[in-house]
This record gives sequence, C-alpha cells and structure tokens, in this order.
Amino acid sequence: MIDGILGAKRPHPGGTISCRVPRGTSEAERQESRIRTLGPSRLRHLAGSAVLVLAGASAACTSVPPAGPAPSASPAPRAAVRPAAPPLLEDWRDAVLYFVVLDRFADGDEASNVDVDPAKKGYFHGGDAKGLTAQLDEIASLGVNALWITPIVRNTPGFVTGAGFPDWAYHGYWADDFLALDPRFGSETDFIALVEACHARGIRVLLDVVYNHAGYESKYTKDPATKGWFRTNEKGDCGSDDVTSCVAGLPDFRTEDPEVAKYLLDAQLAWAKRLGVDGFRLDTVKHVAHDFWTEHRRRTRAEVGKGFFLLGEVWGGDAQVLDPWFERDEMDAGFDFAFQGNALAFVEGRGRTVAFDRYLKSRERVRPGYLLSHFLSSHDVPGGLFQLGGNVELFRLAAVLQMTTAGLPTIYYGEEVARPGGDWPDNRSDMPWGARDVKPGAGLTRNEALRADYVKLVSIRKTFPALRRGTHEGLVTQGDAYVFLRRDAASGDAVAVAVNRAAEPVPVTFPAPAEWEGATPKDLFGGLAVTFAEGSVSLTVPPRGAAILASGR
Ligand SMILES: [Ca+2]
Ligand SMILES: [Ca+2]
Repeated sequence: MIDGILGAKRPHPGGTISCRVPRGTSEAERQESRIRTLGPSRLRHLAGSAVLVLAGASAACTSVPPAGPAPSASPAPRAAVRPAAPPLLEDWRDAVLYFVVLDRFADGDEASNVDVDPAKKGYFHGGDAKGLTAQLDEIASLGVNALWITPIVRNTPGFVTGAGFPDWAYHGYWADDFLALDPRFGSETDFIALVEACHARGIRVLLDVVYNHAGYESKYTKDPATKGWFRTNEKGDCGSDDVTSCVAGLPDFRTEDPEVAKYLLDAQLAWAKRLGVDGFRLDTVKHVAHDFWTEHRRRTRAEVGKGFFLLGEVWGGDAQVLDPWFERDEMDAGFDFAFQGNALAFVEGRGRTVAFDRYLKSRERVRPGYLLSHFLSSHDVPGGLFQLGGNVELFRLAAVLQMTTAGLPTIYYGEEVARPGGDWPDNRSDMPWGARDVKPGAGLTRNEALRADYVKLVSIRKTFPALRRGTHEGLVTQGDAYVFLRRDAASGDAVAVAVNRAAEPVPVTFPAPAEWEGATPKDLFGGLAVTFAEGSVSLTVPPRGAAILASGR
C-alpha cells in the first residue's frame, strides 16, 4: 500500500508571471502558451519536497471488499442472493463513456488531502479514488458502461504561476514518478477497489496515461541516471516537429530511445495489470512517434489482454486526422474534436441543416473497426453548455444528437446535471452534488430534469443497435427541423431522430423505413404524438424539442 504525503503544508515562494491562456487549446498547448516565456524557475517547488512513503509497491495486489452493513446483534438472515453483475461490454461500439477529473469529483479521504483548497481554481480540491468509489452509483445510475479517469501516478509537488495563479498538478498530467501512485488520489488498494466496484456495476475502466512528457522539473530531469532521457528547453534540444518539440515547455521523453520506451511501457503496463483496468486513454498521441505506439499495442495485447482498449487523444482528431493511427492499428478509437463545434453550431441555428447532415454522414468514413469518440465538453475545451450561453434547452438538443450518433459518446462529468463548466480552468469545476454532503461540490446546483433526459437517452441508445452501429441517412434536411434515420442491417433495427432547433413548433413528414413494417412508430424520448398514413410518418416537433422514433410493434 502507499501512504500519504507526510508533513505540514509548506509556504510557497511568491512570484507570478502572467501570459494569456487561449481558448480551446489542449492542456499541453495551453501550458505551452503559459510557460513558453518563463525562465527555469517557473516551477516553484515546495521547499524540501513532500516526502512520499512507499511501502511494498511491488507487492501482490490485495483487494478490499466493499463495505458491508454494520454488524447486528440479531441472527444473521439467510444470505440474500446477490444480483448478478451486469455484463461488461465486449464491443466498444456499445459503450457510453463517462469522464471524471478525479480531483474534482468526490473527496472520500480527507486524510490524504495536501494543498487542497476548493475555493481556488488551481489547487487540488481533494477528489480521490475512495470518493469516486463511494459515489459510483451516481455514475452507474446514469446507465453508462465505461469510465475514464485522469492520470493517477505521482505528480510533481509544485505549481506553476503562468496563468496568474498557482496551478497545481490536480489534473494528473504532470508525472513525477511513474512507479508510484499519487497518494492524493489514492493507494493501490483504493484503485483496485474502485475498478472492482466499477466492474460489479457493469462499468469498464479506462486509465489515462501520458508517455510524451513528465511534469515540469520532475525528478527524472534531475536524476543523473535519467536526465538524458529528455529534450528540454533548458538544454535547448527541443525539436520543432510534433514528436520532438517540448509541448508546453514540458520535458519531452526521448521515446525513440529503447531504454526510455521500455521504462515507460513497463511502468504503465504494470499499473494496468495490477489495478485490473480495461484500457488506456492515451494523452498527446501525435507527440510520440508511431513506432512507439506500435510497440505499445503489441505489448498491451501480449501482456494485458487482446481486448485491452486504447482510446487516443490526437488534438484536432476526426476520421481523417486519426486514420494514420488506425491504419497502423495503434489504437482502437480516437477523440472526435469536430463533433462539439458542429453540434453546438447546429442547435444554435448557425449553418444550414443540410450541411450538418453532411457532417454527421461524413463521420461514417472512419476506418471500419475503429471508433470516433465524440463529446460536448472536456477538460481541454470550453464546455458545451458554457458555449451555448448556459442555455440548457439547446444543450439538451445537443445531448440528443450526441446520444443518437455513431461512435463512442463521452459524457464529461457533471454536464448531465448542467454543471456550468466554462473556459479553462472553469471547465474543471467541481462535480455538483446539490444537497448531498459530498465534497468538494456539496451545495452546487444540479439540474435533475436534464439528468433524467440523459438517463433516458443512454437507455435508448443501449436498447437500439441502430443508434450505436447503424448507418446514417438524412430524411428531412431543410429548415430548422432535422430528421435522420439510423438503421442497422444486422439487427433489422431502424430509429429516426427528429430535432427542432427553432423557437416555434415545426411539423415534419418523412417516409417510414421498411423495418417498421407499416406500424405507427412511437416517440421514446418525448412521447410526442405521431401519425402514420400511406407510408409516411408525421409529427410536430416542439420548439427546441426532439423525438426518437422506433417501431411501435
Ligand atoms: Ca481526498
Ligand atoms: Ca514528444
């Protein structure tokens, strides 16, 4: 097990260097803008560094059983038959992924809180594995079947000030030691318990891993044995291309060096095996050479399992941009950065409906066997609701589009309860818990009606293969009401989706697909009245409303 950081909080040296943080850049690119102009003293370490006690990190995994009820004096009842765990998904086309910034979700272990101040945006807020495990039903009851958590290895103990405030490694992307877990996030035992609790609820787990860089002034850059592993601005040997540049001024691993690659792969694959996770979310993929990813794929399949899932972040990714990684089979899926902008523009009334339909159709061009993961919000871009000016009605429409479109939808924690999000760093604000006493987001407002819609949407997506795997065909693509059909030949399933972005009701009529066999379809989402005559389906879609129509048989 791994104990927490010892010692009291220490004073931080002062000093602030400011530069503008642009919208819509990745963590690394944003840091680059923040750090590029800074001198070597940009990272202000705590004096003496925190002391990490690591005991038996290589010991065999042990697992903690879930907390049971308090012992009772009365005779124990006959053991109840435990409901069977829901099956874990086998085909990631069927996944609905929920992404949590661990530090911002739920604090379940205040004893390990160090540099925690939820009132300050750049500080740790205390979220950890224990908290996430304790609140897992919040995620499971949404219906999702996969969870992605931010990196958990030990991060740098210091902060940067380029944004004008102390900015700590609460996000987990500034590794200081790939062989230890960050005690602020939890121990090995805690994470094994988290993964087991997820699996017991039918949720697979993706662990976020970074191979491109270590954190600012990480211990590796100082150790004589490892400081040659990097390109750094200090040494002046950063390249100018994607692979060899020092993204965000971070020390860039020479992953082309077999010793460096082996160290990083050994470290991350060991965590995969010890914690029992089902796959990795890969950070900054385009900044590491293809040869590394080929070897990474070979080793994860050989050592962790053939089905070990790899979801990569290639900044600006879409079907075309991601194809070089799919062509080489280096990962199973990549983030689709185009969906957010297109979906938000459509619901806001920007651009023609037919153009949006063409865009959705174009997403079918992904290489067969690989997936695009589309999102409305993330930790690296301003949130969808924020971009819509807080208009929940429009955001709900965007969520309908997200959950009825092909690919691997990723829900960013809290957006389902209308967490306001915002531009960085507000896009990493605390999970709202409303009246529940869950830190750090206790008291933050939740929109339960929106959440209920998400529950419905996830359930509908999971019910109909056409929504997960089907083809896309525009049926009504003129005006503000848009109807498209998803159909899946293998299951004989067809679902029509109608979305009205206008502020007034719009009647639509479209031909019923043969799969409905002449029966009047039902609206599974809004319960709207539907008429069926002579092979045509008609309904009136309310202002900023939506319908999801499937066979009424
Ligand atoms: Ca904590
Ligand atoms: Ca690199």
